[in-house]
Amino acid sequence: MHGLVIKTATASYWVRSDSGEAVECKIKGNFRLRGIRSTNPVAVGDWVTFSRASEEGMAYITEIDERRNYVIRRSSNLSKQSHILAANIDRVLLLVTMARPETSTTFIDRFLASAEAYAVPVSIVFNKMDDLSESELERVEALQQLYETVGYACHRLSALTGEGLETLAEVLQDKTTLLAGHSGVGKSTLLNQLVPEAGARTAQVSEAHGTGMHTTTHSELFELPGGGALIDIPGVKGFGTFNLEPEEVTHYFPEIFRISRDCRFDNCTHTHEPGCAVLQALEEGRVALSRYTSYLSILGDKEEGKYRAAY
Ligand SMILES: Nc1nc2c(ncn2[C@@H]2O[C@H](COP(=O)(O)OP(=O)(O)OP(=O)(O)O)[C@@H](O)[C@H]2O)c(=O)[nH]1
Ligand SMILES: [Mg+2]
Ligand SMILES: [Zn+2]
Repeated sequence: MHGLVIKTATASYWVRSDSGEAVECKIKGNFRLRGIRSTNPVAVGDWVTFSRASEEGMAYITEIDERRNYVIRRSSNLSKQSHILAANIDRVLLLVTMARPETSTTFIDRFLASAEAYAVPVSIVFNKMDDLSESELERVEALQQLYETVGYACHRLSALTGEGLETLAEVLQDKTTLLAGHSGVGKSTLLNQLVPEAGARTAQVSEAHGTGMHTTTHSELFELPGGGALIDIPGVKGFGTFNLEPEEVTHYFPEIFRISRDCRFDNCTHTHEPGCAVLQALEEGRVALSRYTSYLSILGDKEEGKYRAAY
């Protein structure tokens, strides 16, 4: 049988078969995906083949169709393993909040760079617009301008009040969209607004720390009433190390890449080289310092080879 993985838990995978029924499946211990060392060999959004030995017996996934794309997070340890957040998606909505919880530009940029590496389009959603101080609103304005200039679509939203939902709904129409962002930014709240039957659990962020409570523990795909699907996942913590060559890192920062064509040296790392167009642009304010700092943080991963918990 063939179907779409719509939910994953620690050792179970729910597959919606082509006939529409959801079947709980397992995978055999020796199941390995060629080429990717991930902690989860099968992810929500995967198309799979599965079979059952007998009518009552457990169903097992035997094969995964080739993925169109996927979004991956490096695991938070040194084992070089990764966690696939979802497969075969059209777009990621990266939910970002200025406070309660705070999303850093380093986290945003590391997420964006990773998505660029896997050729998955990302839109940035500034959520909790109803709950902003004046200075936080100014920060949204500055960040929105920054990321739109780089080339990312940005939206403002209050998932709680529904303000901004309509324009977002157009983006989601007939597409498979992954909701990503730190714990507590409002992913499940947005899901519940768009798919009321989802009844996803939400929880207030910690008063003491302003951080999310890791409320969503499973990844799950929900059909949108008007066509398309949303994937709700547990909050994304930091991104572990990227093991990329400096030239490669440049590719995943679109504005730095564009400017780097004018660097004197083809293999310029934009750190110290004479005739570096990126350093020149940084000085003139044509590249944002926060973006350049994030670029350096990814370059630094290679040397340090360690997990950066703060991101
Ligand atoms: N004021 C305000 N609160 C919001 C908004 N969106 C979500 N919240 C609140 O933020 C808290 C966290 O929301 P969730 O939807 O559980 O967050 P999540 O991103 O799913 O978190 P995890 O499942 O832990 O990853 C809840 O108390 C929500 O009511 C918003 O637009 N405005
Ligand atoms: Mg949630
Ligand atoms: Zn350069």
